[in-house]
Formats: sequence, C-alpha cells, structure tokens
Amino acid sequence: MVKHTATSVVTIERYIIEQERMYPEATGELSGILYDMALAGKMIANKVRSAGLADILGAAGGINVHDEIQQKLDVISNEIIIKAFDHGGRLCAMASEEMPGIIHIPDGFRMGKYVLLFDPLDGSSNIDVNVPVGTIFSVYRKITRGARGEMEDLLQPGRRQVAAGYIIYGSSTMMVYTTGQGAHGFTLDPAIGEFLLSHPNIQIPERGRYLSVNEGYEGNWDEPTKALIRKYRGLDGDHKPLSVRYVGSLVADFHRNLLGGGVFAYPRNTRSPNGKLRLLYEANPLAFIVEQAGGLASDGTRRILDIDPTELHQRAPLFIGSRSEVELAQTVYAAEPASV
Ligand code: AHM
Ligand code: MG
Repeated sequence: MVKHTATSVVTIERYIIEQERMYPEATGELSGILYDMALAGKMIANKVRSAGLADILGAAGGINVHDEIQQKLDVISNEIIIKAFDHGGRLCAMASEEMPGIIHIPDGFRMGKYVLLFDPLDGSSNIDVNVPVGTIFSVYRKITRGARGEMEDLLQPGRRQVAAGYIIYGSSTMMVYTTGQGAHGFTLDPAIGEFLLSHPNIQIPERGRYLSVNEGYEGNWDEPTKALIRKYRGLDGDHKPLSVRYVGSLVADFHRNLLGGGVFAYPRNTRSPNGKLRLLYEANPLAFIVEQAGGLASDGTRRILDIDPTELHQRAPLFIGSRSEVELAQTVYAAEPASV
C-alpha cells in the first residue's frame, strides 16, 4: 500500500485503485461499486443541503418549480441509489430499508456477482430540524448459482461482507468505508466535488468518552440494562462516567464515537423487544467498520457479525463502539441475561 503523508491529496478514486492493486486477481467490480456509492452520496448530499428550501421552492400542493411532485428525501435518496446501481452490471440484486422485498436488476441489464443492501437516508426524521443524517451500505458476494440474485444472497451473516460504509451529511459530507483493509474516511471538498482522504486507517479509542443511548426508554428497560447504563454513567462501580451524547441519528452518533471513543447502545425494551435497529442495513455495516477500527459490536451476548439473518428487515439490540465499553455490556448480560 502506498504511504500517504498528511500533505498528499488523495482522491477516493485513487485510494480505491491503490487498494485494488494489492489483489492481482481483483476484477475492479468492487471498486466500481465504491465509486458508484461515492457518486450517489454526492447526489444525495446535494439534495440534503437544500432540504430546508423544499417548501420555499415548491408551490402549494407539493409541486416544485420543475412541476414535479415533491417527494420525501428518503424516497429520493432511495431512487438515487437504485438508479446509480441497477444498470452498472456489478450487482445481481439489492435490498433497501425503504422497500419491503428484494430489488431485482431490470431485464436487459447485465448481472454482476455482488449484492448491495442499504439504508438510503438513516435518521431522516431529523431532516426538518437540520440534524446530520446518513446513508449506510453493505456489499456481499453472491452465493447462489443462477444469474439473478436471490434472497439467500441477501441473508448472509455480516462477517461475509466484502465492503461496507456510510456517508454522513453533516457540517461536511464524509464517506467512511472498509473492504477489510482498515476503515478509511474521506471528506467531500464541495469546491471540486471530490472526496479526499482525510482519515486514513481510523482507530477507535480503546475506552470511551461518550455514551449514546435514548434514556427516555429507561422505564421499559430490564434490570441488567438499567445496571449497565448506571455503570457507564459511573453511578455504580468504578467506571469513569461517560458523557451522554445522543443525536438520535445513528450515523452521527456512531461517527462521533468512532473518532472520539464511546459506545452507542440501543438495548431491548418492553416496547421493542429486539431494539429498533435493522441488522442488515444498520448494525452489520457499522459492525464491520468498527471492528476494522479496533472496536466491537454486540447484541449483548453475540458478535453482531455472527448473527445468521432470517429476514430482510429483522432488528437486533446493538452495543457498538470502543472495545472495553462493549465488553462491559457483554459482561453484564453474561451475569444476568436480558429479560425483555
Ligand atoms: P430510521 O431508520 O427510521 O431513520 O430510524 C433509525 C434511527 C437511528 O438513526 C437512530 O439511532 C434511532 O432511529 C433513534 O431511535 P429513537 O428515536 O427510538 O431513539
Ligand atoms: Mg435507518
């Protein structure tokens, strides 16, 4: 791998090519998927940036200046990703958090050997109040024999991911991805429209600074969960108290903890016995990234990446971030199993 100094300007495209050269047998298809995702991210960033203007630019009744019916941004983002990928010849199927079933490649287009799963705009309920949102994606190699991708190709355990990443639309737009060779971050320079390498080989601090959890659900947590959160806050035992930071937008909470150290927790509660976050679209891709950065992701007892999925939209409790904080969750649930 070419070593980049702090002053060298490296575009995402150049970085992906350099990583690909480490594998003489690589066909370039996976690299193509990553470029296409970077392009889709730039297009979504452009829409998100003008989100607050939608009402001003659109006429009453939801028709905008181009005579198009205004659509919600998560629907638009979903369309952008499908259109960026369905004709490229690199995928044989997709699945989106916004759609109920498998998304087949339209007839007439070439099929590739990969499948893509994505959450087009996570945290989109936050858009109206100008809070960061993000796109999350996950790529697997097809395992069935036919040309078309099947459900079996989409329902693979997270440890089989060949690439995963997210794009955060925050004060700047950033893309973080892994292909199993470390986790790397790129910041969009809006003046030239390029993602530039800004965070090579991200390492999450071993211990946390931040705790991200929705404490509004405390009344619905079981006893081990209440005990765990008390430990994180330094109210019980000798854990240094973590600072509570909860945006309520997973990509934003995860990204802060990845860079600064911390744990994001979405435990089971009596109203949502499996938590809220989706295994395939949210937990698995972020788990791949956090492990590449030296952290951990668990549902409290199992490694997230080892869970065998049974349905596209299944949920999983999630504890993700700095190694020692996630290990603490596993220790607490090992001593007293979850009872929700
Ligand atoms: P969404 O996929 O419908 O946007 O929901 C996922 C979001 C995450 O970004 C965030 O971590 C979580 O929901 C917050 O949930 P809650 O409001 O229950 O704390
Ligand atoms: Mg989501």
